[in-house]
Amino acid sequence: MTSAAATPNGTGPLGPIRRLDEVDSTNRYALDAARAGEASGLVVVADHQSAGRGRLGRTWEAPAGASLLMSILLRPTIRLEAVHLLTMAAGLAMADAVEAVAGFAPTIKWPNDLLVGDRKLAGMLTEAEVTDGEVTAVVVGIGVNVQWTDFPPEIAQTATACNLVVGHDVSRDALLDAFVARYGSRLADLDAVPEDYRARLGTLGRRVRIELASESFEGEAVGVSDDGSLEVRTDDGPRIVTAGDVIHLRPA
Ligand code: BT5
Repeated sequence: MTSAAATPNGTGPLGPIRRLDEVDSTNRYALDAARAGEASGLVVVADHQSAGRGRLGRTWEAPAGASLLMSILLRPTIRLEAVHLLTMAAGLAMADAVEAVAGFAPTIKWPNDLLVGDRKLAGMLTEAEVTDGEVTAVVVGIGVNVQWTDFPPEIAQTATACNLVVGHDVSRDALLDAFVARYGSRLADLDAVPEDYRARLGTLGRRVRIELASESFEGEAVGVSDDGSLEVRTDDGPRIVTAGDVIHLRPA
C-alpha cells in the first residue's frame, strides 16, 4: 500500500454555486473558468448539457431537468498522483448525500461510479490542469440520475435514477445542498477517505474484468491502495490498475 499523504491545503470552502440553464459541459465551463483565474470552490450546476463528457471521450446522457449535473473547481496543494483522492471523496460525499436525501445507499464501483445493484446511478469525471508539473486546478464533475422517466436505448439496461429506486420524486436541489456540505467535510479530512471509500466499494471481493486501452484481463479485486489504485489477483499474479474500466462479473 502506498500512502498519498495529501491534505489539499488551499481548497477552501465550497461556493459560490453558479447555475446555468444550458451549457455544453459543466467540466468544460469550470476548466475554462479555472484558466481565467476563478477561485477554488466554484460549483457549476447545469439543467442541461449539450455535450456532457464521460471518461475516455465517451458521452454523458441526460435530458433537461433529469439529472444533477455539476462540476467543482478546486485548487488544492496536492501531487498529481493524489488527485484520485478528490474524486474518491466526491463519490463518498455523493453516496452519503443520496442516502440522506433519497433514503437508499448506493455502492461505489471502482473507480467512481455509483451503482444500485448493477445499474449506474452516477458517474464522475475529474480533469486536472497541470503547469510545470504542478497541479494548478482540479475539476471534479459529477452526473447523478435523479428524476428520470425513461432512458435512451443505449443505457436502458444499465442505468437507474433516484426516483426509480424509491418510487417517488427526489429533489435535485436537496441533493446538491446535501452533497456540497458533505464534500466540504470530506475535503477537510482527506486522510479518512481511503478507508471509508473501501467500505463503500462494491468491487472488492468481486470477480472482475479489467479493460485497458491495450488489453483486458480477469481476476479478483482484492484491494485499493491509499492513492486509489485497484489490486487485482489474476492467475498470473497480482496486477495494479490505476486507470481503466471495471466490469463486475457474476461469481463463477
Ligand atoms: C462517467 O464516464 O461516468 C463520467 C460521467 C461524468 C458526467 C458529469 S456530468 C457533469 C460533468 N460535466 C461533464 O461534461 N461531465 C461531468 P464513463 O465511466 O466513461 O461512463 C460513460 C458511459 O456511461 C457512457 O458511455 C454510457 O454507456 C453510460 N452513460 C451515459 N450517460 C449515462 C447516464 N445518465 N446514466 C448511466 N449511464 C450513462
